[in-house]
Amino acid sequence: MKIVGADVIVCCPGRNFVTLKITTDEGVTGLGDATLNGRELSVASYLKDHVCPVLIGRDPQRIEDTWQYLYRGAYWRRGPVTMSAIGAVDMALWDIKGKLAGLPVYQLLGGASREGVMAYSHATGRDIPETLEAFAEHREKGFRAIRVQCGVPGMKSVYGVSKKKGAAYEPATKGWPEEQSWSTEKYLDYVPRLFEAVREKFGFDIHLLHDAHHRLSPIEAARLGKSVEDYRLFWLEDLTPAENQEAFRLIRRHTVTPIAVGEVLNTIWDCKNLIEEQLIDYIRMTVTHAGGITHLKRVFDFASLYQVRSGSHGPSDLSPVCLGAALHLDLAIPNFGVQEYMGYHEQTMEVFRCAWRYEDGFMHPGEKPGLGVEIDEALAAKYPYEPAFLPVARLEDGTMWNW
Ligand code: EZ4
Ligand code: CO
Repeated sequence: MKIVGADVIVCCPGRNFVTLKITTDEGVTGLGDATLNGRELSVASYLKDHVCPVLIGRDPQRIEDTWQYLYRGAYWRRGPVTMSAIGAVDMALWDIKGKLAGLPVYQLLGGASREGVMAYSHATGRDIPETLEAFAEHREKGFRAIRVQCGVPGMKSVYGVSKKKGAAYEPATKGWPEEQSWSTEKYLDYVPRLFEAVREKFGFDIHLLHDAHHRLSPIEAARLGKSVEDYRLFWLEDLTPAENQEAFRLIRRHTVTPIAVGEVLNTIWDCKNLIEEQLIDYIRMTVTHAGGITHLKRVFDFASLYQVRSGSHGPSDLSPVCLGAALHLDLAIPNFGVQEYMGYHEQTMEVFRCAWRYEDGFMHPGEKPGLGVEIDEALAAKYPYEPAFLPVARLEDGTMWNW
């Protein structure tokens, strides 16, 4: 069997997505997600110009060999662009293998280790009362785990808070990158009150999560973790930028609040120390940005040796193909923790037809052979690419900061 086609589909049904479609000489096709939010066309080019041509003629069944061919063969290793491109190819090949076998991919990964996959959603509000309202709505929908983010008095914009009441949170803006401002002092003084209010109103019978989005220094992160221990969070996410893996030693020394990291990491080398030294509790890498099912499974298996569990990133900027792939892994691996599920625009769900489902707090990849996600290419063509950027953040004195 041979690969006879590798096509890149860029579309914007509500937001931009890059999808790779691989076609075999027997007519079987596979899909992979290659979306890198705010930098979409770089991966589209990497695929179109440098990967698709060398896929033609290869045996689609040789997934590991193709992974190694693209990783070692590029000479230039790692990085979000390379790993997203490899991730898309890998996903598409697993999709094809599943279709050839007549089995959903989770069966090829060893079968189900659980009945369903616990998902967490996002409750956001401009202030605490609005966030509590949103929290109640998400609980109504059955979520057993909910992330809370809310506006901070005196700050114009805060990460994770949607612009209008009840609207889904979408960080990317069309046109020029949005400039946001940040004050760690204001945030650190305020955010424990949000957790206190949630626990007071809803009790402890639901998992509570929060994302600091890379804004804190290690000692500030340690202070936050320590000061909210009584609210028993499921996790604090991305407290400090994880390029410096050793920084987490300091945080760990001061708090028992569980820590999640990894949505911007791409390979095992980005999190090897974090896992080996047990500096984190959840690893949040995704199928797309971490080199596909093949590499992410390797990371999760390594993490399982150290009691680190999965908590895959699942924002609306990774396509429904990536979420489908994540759910197959989530269902199969022994050390699953939780799966993020932000939901999608209506137009996105019309373009991508998904076998995966959400029901009463849990998700399932479905029983369709392969990944179980198809794309309506004619409809996708009606939503052409629209340039969009992620925001940037500055401190109140104008210093560039981490968004
Ligand atoms: O800001 O995916 O936990 N989720 C997140 C996301 C990220 C976006 C960036 O593209 O941090 O909302
Ligand atoms: Co995050």
